[in-house]
Amino acid sequence: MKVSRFLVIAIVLGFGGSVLSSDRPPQRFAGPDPGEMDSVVVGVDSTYPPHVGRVEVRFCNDQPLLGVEVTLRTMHTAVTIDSVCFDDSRVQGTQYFGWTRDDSSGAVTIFAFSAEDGPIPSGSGLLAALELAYPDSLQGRTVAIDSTTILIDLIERTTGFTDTTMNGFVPQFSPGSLIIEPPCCQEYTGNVDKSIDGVVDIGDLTLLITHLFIDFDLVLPCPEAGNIDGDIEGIVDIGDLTILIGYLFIDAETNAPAACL
Ligand SMILES: [Ca+2]
Ligand SMILES: [Ca+2]
Repeated sequence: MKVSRFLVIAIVLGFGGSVLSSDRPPQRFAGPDPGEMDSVVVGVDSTYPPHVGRVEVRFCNDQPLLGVEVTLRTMHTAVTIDSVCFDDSRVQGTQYFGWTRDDSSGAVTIFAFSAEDGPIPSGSGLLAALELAYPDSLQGRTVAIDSTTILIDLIERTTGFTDTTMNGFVPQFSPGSLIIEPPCCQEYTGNVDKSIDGVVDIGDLTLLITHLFIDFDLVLPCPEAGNIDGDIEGIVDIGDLTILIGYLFIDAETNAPAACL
């Protein structure tokens, strides 16, 4: 009984792999969106080398859902979705959730469906976070992340929701993007506050002291610039503060901030 129910749901949602085969893919998401309009929203986020890009995908549904399927691709071939993270996702408690990638197109399908544990309740929040890789040469570019539809073994992968009556429909979709910025540490460390003039002064010292001793939740605007002693692990700690104090007040030559890693 358990297996047969799973198969029915898998077939309807298109996760049956070779279970379905026909010349035309089934129109799984051709029904009406019940109640208020549901949505999938891809976020806009920025990153810089050497960090990976991270962009959240959120969804909103005003009625319980049996299944969610979101298929995404980046609009630049050199920017790839390397991984999908489900930490704090609304579908974490769902019986079946995960993601697959089509290596030929680079598209990623994020899916979740409930076979036995009840539907995904109405609400809004995180579906998953995309982790994106990019070459350093793309600094200064904004790369869009959009929905797409692909065919794998005659199974259509696209973006759609399925409610508890097996009605499949297309939610409103908002594309997102990854902004790739230049590295914040320019040549030498020490400009902890990321001031535009690049000067290392008492403002940087104040911020570093606050970060290390007063406000532990304070995230430095440029953590790489805080690694003033240039340790290879890039850690920002009292060793960096010691160098900065020496540079500003004792001997600038022997306490010169290290080069950016
Ligand atoms: Ca500064
Ligand atoms: Ca350090």
